[in-house]
Amino acid sequence: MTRAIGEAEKAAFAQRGFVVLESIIDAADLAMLRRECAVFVERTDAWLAKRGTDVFGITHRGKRYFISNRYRDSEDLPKFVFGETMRAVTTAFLGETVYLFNEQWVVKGAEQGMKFAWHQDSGYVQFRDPGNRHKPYLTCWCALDDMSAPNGTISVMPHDRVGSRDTVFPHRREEGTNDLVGYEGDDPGELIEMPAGSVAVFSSTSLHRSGPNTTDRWRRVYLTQYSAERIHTTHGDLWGKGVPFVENGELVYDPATDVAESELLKTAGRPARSRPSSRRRFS
Ligand SMILES: O=C(O)CCC(=O)C(=O)O
Repeated sequence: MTRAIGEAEKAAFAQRGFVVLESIIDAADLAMLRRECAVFVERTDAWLAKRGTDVFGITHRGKRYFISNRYRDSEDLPKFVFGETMRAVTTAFLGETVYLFNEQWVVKGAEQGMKFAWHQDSGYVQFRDPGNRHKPYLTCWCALDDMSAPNGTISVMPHDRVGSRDTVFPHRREEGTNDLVGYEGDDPGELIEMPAGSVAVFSSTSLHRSGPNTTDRWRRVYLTQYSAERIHTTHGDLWGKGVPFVENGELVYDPATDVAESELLKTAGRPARSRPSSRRRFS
C-alpha cells in the first residue's frame, strides 16, 4: 500500500517548489520500470539507426535519451502512470483533480552521459509557444537507479533563492546540445541524492539541471508530469496529453477511452471489431 504524503512534505513543496519522496516506489514497480526502460531505449536506438542519425532534438544516442509519450505502447506502464502511488503523490501536491500532461524516460549512458542545462519545464512550453500561460504543473522524477553527483543526478533550485515560484524566465537554445537554458547564475541549487525507487517532485517553474554521468553504469529515470487542469496552446489546441486521471479525488482514468488521436483516425469508420487487437488492457 502506498504511504500517505505527510504535511511536512506538502509544506516543503509549497515553500521551496520541490520535495524528495524517498523509496516510495515499490520493488515490483521498480523492476517493471527498469524492464520497460530497456525496451524503449533499444527501440529508440533502432529508430535512430534507421534514420541514419545519432541526434534527434535533445536525444543523443548512447549519451542521453528523452523518450516521450510511449506509455500506451506498454501493457504495464499505464498501471504505474495512473496507479495508486501516482494518485497519492499527485493529489497531495495538485489537489483533487489531476490530468496526465506528459511522460518520458530520461536516460544517461555510462561514462558519456551528458549534462542537461538549467531550465524550467514551463520554460520549454513558453519557448515553443511564446505567451503561453498555464498553472504550474508537477513533475515526478522517478529514480530507477541510486542517484548521486557522479551518475548525473539533478539539482533543483529552491523558489526563494531565485524568485521562480510564479515566474517563467526567458530560455535560450544552447548550441550543440539543443538544451534550453533558463539560468546562467552561479548558485548550484540543491543536489538531489536519493536511492532508486525515490521520486523527486517539483513544480514546472522550479529551475533544475542534471550533471554528466561519469560512472560505468546507465542512469535511468522515468518522469511523469501531471497538471491540475488541461493545458492549451495560445491557439487553443490541447498541449500534452490532458488525460483525466483523478476527479474530485476519485480515480477516473479509463483505459478504454485513452486512445491516441492517430489510432482513432486509423480506426474511424471501421466496425468496432476491426480495431487493433493489440489495444492494451488495464486492470
Ligand atoms: O533527468 C535529467 O537528467 C533531467 C531531466 C529534466 O530535467 C527534464 O526532463 O526536464
